[in-house]
Amino acid sequence: RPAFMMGRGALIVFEGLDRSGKSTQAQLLARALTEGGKDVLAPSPVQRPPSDDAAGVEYVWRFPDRSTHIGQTLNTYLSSKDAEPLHPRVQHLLFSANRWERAEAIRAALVAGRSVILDRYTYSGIVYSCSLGLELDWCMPPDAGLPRPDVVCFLSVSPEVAARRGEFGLERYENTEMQRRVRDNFERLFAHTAVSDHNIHNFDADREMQAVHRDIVELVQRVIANVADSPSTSVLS
Ligand code: FDM
Ligand code: MG
Repeated sequence: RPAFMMGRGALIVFEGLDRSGKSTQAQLLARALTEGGKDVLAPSPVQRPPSDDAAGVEYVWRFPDRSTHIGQTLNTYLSSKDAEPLHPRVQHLLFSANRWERAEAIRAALVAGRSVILDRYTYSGIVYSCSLGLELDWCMPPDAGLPRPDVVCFLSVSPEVAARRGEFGLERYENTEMQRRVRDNFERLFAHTAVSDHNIHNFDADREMQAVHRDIVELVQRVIANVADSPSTSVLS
C-alpha cells in the first residue's frame, strides 16, 4: 500500500537477566525482519537511531543508551565501582530519563511504519530498582507515558546455564545475589496487574540460540501483522 496508508511499526522489547541472550536475539530478529523485501539492514544496529531512511527498517536500541549525556553518567556509575554512588531513587530517575530522551524518536519511527526492537526497557528499569530496595509502586510512575510495547519477549535462563555461558563481568549488579533478586522481581512484576495486559511472552532461553530465535520470529511476525492496522501507538500507564 502507498506510504501514506502504511500501518505503524511494532514495538518489540527483549527483557531478561544478564547472559540470557537478549542482545543476540535482538540482533538475530533485526536481521530476520530486514531480510526479504525490506531494504536496509543496520549492520550493527545497537544504538543506531532511527533516521529518515525508507520505512520498514527495524532498529535495535539498547537501554541504558550510554551515548546521551545522562547515559554517560549511568555508564560511569555502572562500569566503575569506585564511582561516586548514586542514591537508588536518583539512579532510578536517571534510567527513566534516559528512556524519555529516546521516547519521541521511538514514537516517530513507529508512526512512520518502522518496527523498533529494544534491548531492555521499563521492565528492567523497575525490576533492578526494586532489587535495590525501592517500592514497585514508586518505580512505575516515571515511565508512564512512554511508548507502550506491542510484545515483550522475556528470555528465561536458569542460573546454571547462565553460569556456563561465562564469568560475570565487572559491572555493578553482575553478581549472583543481585541476579537472584532481579529474577524474583521480574516474576513479581509480571504478575502485577499494571503489566498483566502487556503481551509478555516467556521463552526458554536455556535452549540453543537458533531454536529460541525461531520461536521469537514466529511470534513477532504475528504481532507485526496485527499492529499494522491499529490506529496509533499507546503509552504505558
Ligand atoms: N539497568 C538497566 C537498570 O538498573 N535500570 C534500567 O532502567 C536499565 C535499562 O543496567 F545491570 C541495569 C541492568 C544492567 C545494567 O545493562 C546495564 P546492560 O544491558 O547489561 O548493558
Ligand atoms: Mg550487563
